[in-house]
Amino acid sequence: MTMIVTGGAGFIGANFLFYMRKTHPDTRLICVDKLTYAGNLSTLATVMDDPNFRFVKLDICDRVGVYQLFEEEKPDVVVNFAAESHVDRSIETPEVFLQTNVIGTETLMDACRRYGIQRYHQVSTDEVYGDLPLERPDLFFTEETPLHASSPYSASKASADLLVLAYHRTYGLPVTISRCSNNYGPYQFPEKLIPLMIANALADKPLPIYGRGENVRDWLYVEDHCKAIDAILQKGRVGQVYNVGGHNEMCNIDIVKRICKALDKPENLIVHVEDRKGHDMRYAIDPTKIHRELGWLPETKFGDGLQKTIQWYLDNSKWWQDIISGAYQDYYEKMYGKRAEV
Ligand code: NAD
Ligand code: TDX
Repeated sequence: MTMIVTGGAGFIGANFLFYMRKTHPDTRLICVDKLTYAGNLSTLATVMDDPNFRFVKLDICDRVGVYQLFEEEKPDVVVNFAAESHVDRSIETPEVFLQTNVIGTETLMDACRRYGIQRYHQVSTDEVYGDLPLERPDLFFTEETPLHASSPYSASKASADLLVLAYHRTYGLPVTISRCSNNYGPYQFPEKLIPLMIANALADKPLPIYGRGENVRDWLYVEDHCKAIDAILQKGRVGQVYNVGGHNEMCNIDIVKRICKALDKPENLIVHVEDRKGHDMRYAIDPTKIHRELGWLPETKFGDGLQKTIQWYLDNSKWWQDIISGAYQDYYEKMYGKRAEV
């Protein structure tokens, strides 16, 4: 079995490669990654010399390169993690999100049609459903919830999902889609809430909460997401969407306070800054379908997962300090320098 994993030098893709290496050692894994700012080859150091692993630096929008790779490797399965993934960046520069997240998905699926494939899996997000009101805790996203994206990022992911389902209906491509809630864990780029707050707290820098910090996300430990994708690849029905989440809703301010406590840092590092434009209030997944059909349930409790994550960032400071010492400084100044305190 040969599996192409795109975006494998990023956060979830890398964790998926490690999970697959451990649980399916006979699968040949081909990691395709453009190595954007979010891709980091050093993350893959432990698998790089594995004879059953190949890294290919390639843009998923590069049709000639993608077709050539399919000719060479004749993959059985493609799992597409490659994406521009940060909402704040999509608000600044939407174009690259449409390019990678929509055109890249189309290019990969065209290659799948041309060369044949057993499964194309699209890694999507709960953000395609838009948001839920804070005052209706009884509401959850199901697979039937209409797509109602808020940001250029989520609109690009929703567009890709529509295209994936259209390729199934029109060409009979054997596709599946997973729509997961917010992930956290090792190797997450420090632009996202949890690693950004850990890095800033360790440096005694301000912890910038957008608005009042009441926004709710449904957090899932990254390995639980990897297990869900593996279950969908093995037992999921083609043409189907599976929501992935663990009923673990937390508001941002509470998460940041927990990080302060775990690192023994004062809460007065927290500053409330100008809100994100179009900021989604609440995400909450109903995971009944994946539980009933595939028997998947999350295994890591939030307290344990957060502790493991914080410990990982403490033990691997070189990994993220190398990142934040480079171009990240310009990003930080651009994104946070102009956000007034509120
Ligand atoms: P990430 O930003 O950490 O990693 C993305 C990876 O894709 C990087 O290695 C980058 O170099 C690569 N990439 C970007 N453009 C590319 C291109 N044109 N060609 C090839 N490679 C390219 O993202 P992540 O957080 O690991 O997210 C992975 C996937 O999971 C994304 O599709 C995202 O939408 C989805 N998702 C993420 C979360 C989350 O909480 N992080 C939750 C649900 C779904
Ligand atoms: O500095 C910050 N301050 C802050 O208050 C940052 C970076 C974030 N936030 C808030 C915004 C969100 O309400 O924290 C929450 C989480 O923010 P992000 O980590 O940027 O994640 P989110 O916007 O929820 O999107 C994530 O989950 C769904 C991923 O980045 C997406 O790729 C995924 O699809």
